[in-house]
Amino acid sequence: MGVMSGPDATGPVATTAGRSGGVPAGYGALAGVAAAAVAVGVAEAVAVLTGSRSAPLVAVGGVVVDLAPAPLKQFAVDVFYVYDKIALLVGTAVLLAGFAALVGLVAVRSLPLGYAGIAVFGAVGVAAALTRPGAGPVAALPSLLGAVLAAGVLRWFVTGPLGRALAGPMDPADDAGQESGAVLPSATAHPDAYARRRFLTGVGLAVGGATVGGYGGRWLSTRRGVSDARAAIRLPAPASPAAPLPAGVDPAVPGLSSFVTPNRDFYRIDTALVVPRVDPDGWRLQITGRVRHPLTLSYADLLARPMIERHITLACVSNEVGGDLIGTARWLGVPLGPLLAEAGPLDGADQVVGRSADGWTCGSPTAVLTDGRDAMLAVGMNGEPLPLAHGFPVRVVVPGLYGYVSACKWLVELELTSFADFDAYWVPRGWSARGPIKTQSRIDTPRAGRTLPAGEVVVAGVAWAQHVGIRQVEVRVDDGDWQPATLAATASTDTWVQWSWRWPATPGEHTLRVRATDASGAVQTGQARPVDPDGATGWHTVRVTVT
Ligand SMILES: Nc1nc2c(c(=O)[nH]1)N[C@H]1C(S)=C(S)[C@@H](COP(=O)(O)O)O[C@H]1N2
Ligand SMILES: [Mo]
Repeated sequence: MGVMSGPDATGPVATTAGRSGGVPAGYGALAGVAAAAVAVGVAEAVAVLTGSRSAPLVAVGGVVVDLAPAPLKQFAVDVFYVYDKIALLVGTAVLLAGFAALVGLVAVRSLPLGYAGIAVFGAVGVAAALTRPGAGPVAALPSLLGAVLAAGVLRWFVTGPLGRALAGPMDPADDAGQESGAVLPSATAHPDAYARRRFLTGVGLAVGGATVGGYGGRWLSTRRGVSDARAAIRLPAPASPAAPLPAGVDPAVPGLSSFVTPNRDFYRIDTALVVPRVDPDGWRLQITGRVRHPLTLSYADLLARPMIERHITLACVSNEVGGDLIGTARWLGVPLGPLLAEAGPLDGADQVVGRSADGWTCGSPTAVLTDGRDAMLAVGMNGEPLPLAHGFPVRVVVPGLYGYVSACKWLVELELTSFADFDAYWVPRGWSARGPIKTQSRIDTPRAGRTLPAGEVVVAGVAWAQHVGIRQVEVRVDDGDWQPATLAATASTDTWVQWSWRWPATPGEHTLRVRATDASGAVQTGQARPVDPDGATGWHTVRVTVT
């Protein structure tokens, strides 16, 4: 950044700028946008080598995500759901374009001031990239090179042949050119049509070239590499296969979600603006911290260990009552208990912190990971290697714990520590350090607001109490009695259960409610609580009209 704001860089240029100050302001703004596009495109291309998280938009967006107060983030998740990231990136890009237009506007008056503006956004990009978790000094390169090129592009548009032609009378060297005040008004009002077109074409080419070059390069290089590595993986057969799903686990009720959630429909929640691309060849898992024997495992080491395969229902703490941030998959992985036993946790190491390739952390109670449940380092999801968005190559899955305290994707480290000594990512942001999944039930059909014909209506949905199990589900119409629903076959206590109930629907407006009772006999509370700090409670309620 000092490179651009230094007096030696701006000094000689000031003279040139003074002479060509006739580029109309609007065209200057466009030149600013073109310069910014080139900066971002170049930065994207460089970030192919230095890591996608060093790209300025992603780095700045990442800082925004990490700094955003928790309620704001929850709002963004609510409003944009999975599109929140795209919204953030587009928002950052729009802000950047606005700022760039301003810089261009200023630059036609004073090029040094324009450079200063570029230096400011270059500095923001560098600072954001350097402060991302795990960033090395090379993370500064994309923004640095982008800013230098942006300065060159801006200068070229403002003082180069296209800008000179726009500025008015053909020869910029004559005396009138010095007194720009006299020449400007007419030049601004009627720039030569040909010059105008050429300038706009130049801007268009710069923006288009930067976009195609920057994102195309990234798409070709990075997207391919890790995806190809993933496609080449042959997962070993589990030493302990998943129990076959009992017949009738998935009653064919129209509108009821499927028992196993296909990977493409599985909800995705994480703080990563771009999906981390972790090459399984270079991947290492470190088991560190308060252990007798720190361990390092490669992907091959992991695949060589005996594997288990289990159906487990994963749920997000941000799931509203009735929400769909929950899904069931058949996970293949290495059991965590024996691995942790090999490392040998020391006394007081009551928390296992999972750390991902992008620096995100979560903490699970050591006692939960070693109590015999099927906590695992998952490598497979529904018969294929983990999809990139779901944590490829390795993630954690723990039955009974919300994802934010257990299910670390793109896992690179397990650190044994204590809850007293370390707060994982979401804890200082106001979420509970402990996150056992709360018993919940959901009505999938009929949907809220539907109009139905009177007669028999099948009401159906899912209920879950991971690692405890569901004993009973009941439905209530309006203020009537709770009616027992029929439970479908159960796969295990770690999965959700489908339920259905035949409702003799009578004409009128009706309210349907559902509640579950877990295997210990505890009835799901009707007290409505928000998702923060440790998961929503209350009964899912659906209003329908029967005619
Ligand atoms: N690296 C990383 N892992 C993460 C998260 C994250 O933000 N970063 N989010 C967690 C949360 S809050 C949930 S609910 C689950 C969601 O897993 P999924 O996206 O595969 O459904 O991932 C967990 N693992
Ligand atoms: Mo979550």
